[in-house]
Amino acid sequence: MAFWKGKSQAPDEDPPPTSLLARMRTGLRKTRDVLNTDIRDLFKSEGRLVDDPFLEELFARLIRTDMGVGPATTLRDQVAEEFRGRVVKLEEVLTNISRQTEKMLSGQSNALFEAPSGPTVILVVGVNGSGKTTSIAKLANNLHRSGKRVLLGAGDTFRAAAVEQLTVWAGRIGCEIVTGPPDADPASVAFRTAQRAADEKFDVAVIDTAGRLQTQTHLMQQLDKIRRVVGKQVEGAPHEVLLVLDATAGQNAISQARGFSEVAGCTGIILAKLDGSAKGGVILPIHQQFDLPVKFIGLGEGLDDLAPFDPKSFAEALF
Ligand SMILES: Nc1nc2c(ncn2[C@@H]2O[C@H](COP(=O)(O)OP(=O)(O)OP(=O)(O)O)[C@@H](O)[C@H]2O)c(=O)[nH]1
Ligand SMILES: [Mg+2]
Repeated sequence: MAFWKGKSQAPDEDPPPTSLLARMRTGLRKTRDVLNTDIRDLFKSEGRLVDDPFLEELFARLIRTDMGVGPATTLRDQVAEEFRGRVVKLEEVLTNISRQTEKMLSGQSNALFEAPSGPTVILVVGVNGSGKTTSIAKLANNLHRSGKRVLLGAGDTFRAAAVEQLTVWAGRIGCEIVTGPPDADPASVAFRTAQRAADEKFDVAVIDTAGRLQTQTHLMQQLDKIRRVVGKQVEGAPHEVLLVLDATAGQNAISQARGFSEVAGCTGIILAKLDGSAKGGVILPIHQQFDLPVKFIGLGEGLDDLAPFDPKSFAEALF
């Protein structure tokens, strides 16, 4: 599925290809296993009476996916409202929870902002090792394949191997990249990336940044500087500041989201490594607590392992 409408792309109303749903199911297997195995344990083949002890157990099991108290309470209350006092089958409860999850995750647009004229500049930020560089490669690959001219900016000049890592990805994707010498000012690399994207009429520039903690004031100021310099080159840039969160961090991802979204002016979230996490439920509090749409989810280490976030397929893949 292309993330932007390209000339070659199928219309929006086309259902996502089954391969994407299949990949999502595979990617969410760990979380689904915890949820389903746990909830399945509550049932016998003839069904189970929905009473207070059942609802309490259900709540405890939902919490284990790191969805947090709020969403688990909503899901439990919904099950209580529909089934209390009845003997029900596992499938009925799972369907109810899945629908409710979809509802809770709806209401935000996952569309990538596209600059009306000139290149769209996307800045990618997050803590160390959250999956920034890999997510950039996946995003660039998708945009490139949908016919966009993509320029990468190796703005992580802090770690020697980082430039090389992104250069290798650029080679595999077949897109261009702007790099700087080791220890160069990341803002100068970002500046040159935006400049070249504008001069050479690229459709999109995606700029990598070094991992940082939201508490490292000087590094957060450096992000500010990057934002300012690209804004001077391209009107309205950066058009997207995507925060990459590591889904295996569970509830910790929430505090990262809080810190970054306040300081870095984030416009959306990429939730990476969902495939390696049994804590995929964390997407619920992330969705509810921040005014930041989850735009993409990472489902593996390969170039095809990034999916636009879609509440319906996500909820379906989860149960
Ligand atoms: N399973 C899985 N692994 C991922 C995913 N995204 C990234 N990774 C892996 O996570 C590790 C870190 O990814 P990077 O993309 O280098 O993370 P980063 O945020 O750029 O790291 P720094 O630049 O060091 O801050 C790598 O081994 C990636 O292959 C994902 O969606 N699923
Ligand atoms: Mg990196």
